[in-house]
Amino acid sequence: PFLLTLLTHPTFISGEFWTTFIDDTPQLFQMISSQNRAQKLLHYLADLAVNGSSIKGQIGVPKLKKHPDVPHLHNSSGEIIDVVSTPPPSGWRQVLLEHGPDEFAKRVRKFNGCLIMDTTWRDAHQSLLATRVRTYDLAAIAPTTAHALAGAFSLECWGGATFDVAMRFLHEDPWERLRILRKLVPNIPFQMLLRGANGVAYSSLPDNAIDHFVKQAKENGVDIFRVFDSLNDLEQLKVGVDAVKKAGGVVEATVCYSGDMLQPGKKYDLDYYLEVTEKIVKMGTHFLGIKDMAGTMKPAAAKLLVGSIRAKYPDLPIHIHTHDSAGTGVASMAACAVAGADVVDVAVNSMSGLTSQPCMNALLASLEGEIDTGVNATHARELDAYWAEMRLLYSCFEADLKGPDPEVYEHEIPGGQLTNLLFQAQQLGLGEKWAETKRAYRQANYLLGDLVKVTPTSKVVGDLAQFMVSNKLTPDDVKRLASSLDFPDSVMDFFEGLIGQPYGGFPEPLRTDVLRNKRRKLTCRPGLELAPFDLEAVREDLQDKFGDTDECDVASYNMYPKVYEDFQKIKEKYGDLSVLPTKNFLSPPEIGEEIEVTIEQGKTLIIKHQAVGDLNKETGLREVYFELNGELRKIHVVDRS
Ligand code: BTN
Ligand code: 3PY
Ligand code: ZN
Repeated sequence: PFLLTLLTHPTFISGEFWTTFIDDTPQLFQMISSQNRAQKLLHYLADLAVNGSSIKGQIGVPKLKKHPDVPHLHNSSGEIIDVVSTPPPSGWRQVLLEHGPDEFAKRVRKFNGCLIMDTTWRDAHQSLLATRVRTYDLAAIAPTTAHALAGAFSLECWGGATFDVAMRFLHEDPWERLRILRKLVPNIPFQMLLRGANGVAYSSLPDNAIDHFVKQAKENGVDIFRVFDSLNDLEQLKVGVDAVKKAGGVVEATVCYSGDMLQPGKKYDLDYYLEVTEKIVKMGTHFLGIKDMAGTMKPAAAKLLVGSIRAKYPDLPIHIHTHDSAGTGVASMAACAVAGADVVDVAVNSMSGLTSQPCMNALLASLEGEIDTGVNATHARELDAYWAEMRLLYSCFEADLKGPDPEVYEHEIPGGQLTNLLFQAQQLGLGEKWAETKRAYRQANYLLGDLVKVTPTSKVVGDLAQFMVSNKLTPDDVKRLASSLDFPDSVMDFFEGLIGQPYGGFPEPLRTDVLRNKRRKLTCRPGLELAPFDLEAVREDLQDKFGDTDECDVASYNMYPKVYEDFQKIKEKYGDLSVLPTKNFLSPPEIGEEIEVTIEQGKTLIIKHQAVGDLNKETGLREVYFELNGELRKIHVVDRS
């Protein structure tokens, strides 16, 4: 009420008073703003206390009831390293900053060994924990990571699904995450996953939006960009690659590996991969990425593929990505290292295995004495103590996969999607339908022409598979009834050509039957048909709607307009939720519990949860009582139960 009175006061509205008032009494404004922020956070906590968590995909509450301890690293004399006040050893990022992307790539190629990328901050939690790990928990371990993994090629920490999940479900700003981590890790290159002409979205954007997005990503801390296209459509890939080149980033143009190349008669065989590689090399890239989304690259295939590319392109730095779904991840990455790969992907032990990346210390041990990785195995193990606890803090997002799935060679479901589909089957009480879903996925893939499967094509195949299961359709039924079935949007988009052109063309007559007269048949890349975004107009519009707007906001809005607007509205309602410890973000405060929240440097709120009042049957409200820095606060919350 005080703020309202102030803001509507006629003298206040007149400009002169405004400036002198702020200049003369800054403390008052800071006080109002922090009171306001505290009040908003209390609203979030009160809502949690009454209604429980509303984070999508959350089952129950965290098993861990505290913030995970940050483990100590020890030097070779057994003394604790003070990771906060000692600057981390210089790493590959210093090479990059000093010499630029070309020379950086040359030096990595020259390194006598095989480096690692740690995916823990992106793909590992995307694959195991529905991408739900928050900035709060990444920032807490960042200084330790900068020391422990100082010799790593990179940390994958951004892009893929992390971008929209941060805003959509964690209610935090992905750009802020990037900036915070960047400050804490000055020595290890940061890597992101970019979906070519889709940016970090699920379908094409106008080229100028991709350029604009990548420019912000580079300026805010991304060094290396793994760029892929879900159909290995080179034209689509080039949009992302060109954007990275313009922004001055390190380009890792990537070929996606789908299926088991060793099985005879497969559509994607060694010749296919060599052909795509040749085109990528012609396009120009600092690194060649090979992305095995489903983990179907067996050690023998790894050896053959990497060996063949290495023989043909002795100077090309090669970086391999895999998932451990079938349980062969460590063996495959070791085979890659032996065959001449320059970098392979792993995750910190407790965040590795199953649908995530292979285990870091297992790979280091496998290569020990033969191939140098530049990483200290003891430090990697010490670092892991944090993630062992973290896994419990995020236990409410586990899909509970029990072991490797050798059937992955048949269904070829990418890691993250495998976890999600299993989870969905369990939630629908269709645990027994899981085998059926996997079978349908395989059938759907062949109906669609045997696609390279990764976001967004994997979603097309998954949607068709679920459609077949729920409508009890066999592949023959789908073909026979295609012109009368109501297919999922993603399937329509694919057949229209909105995801790009598949290798070998679209399956006919299925395409024609599915599209009927409802959609066109695109023959060029979809981005060519999109009018450039008016970036200035977007900025002004956001400024009008939400106040302070920068280029990162514009980029967020371009990727996900609705998600961005909803995120801003939540921020308006609850303030910046990223400051809450994860336990208090996900689970209701307990009566008597004291929560410490640092809302900015030097400003900590002590919040004590006192009581929840009775339901007022007329209003549907409950009163929730807190002590905020010793003062009683009462919050009204709608009881939605
Ligand atoms: C999404 O992210 O849109 C899907 C929401 C639900 C995904 C669930 S959360 C628990 C489980 N673990 C996963 O990795 N996925 C599922
Ligand atoms: C993504 O696009 O998010 C992926 O992880 C693809 O593998
Ligand atoms: Zn992956």
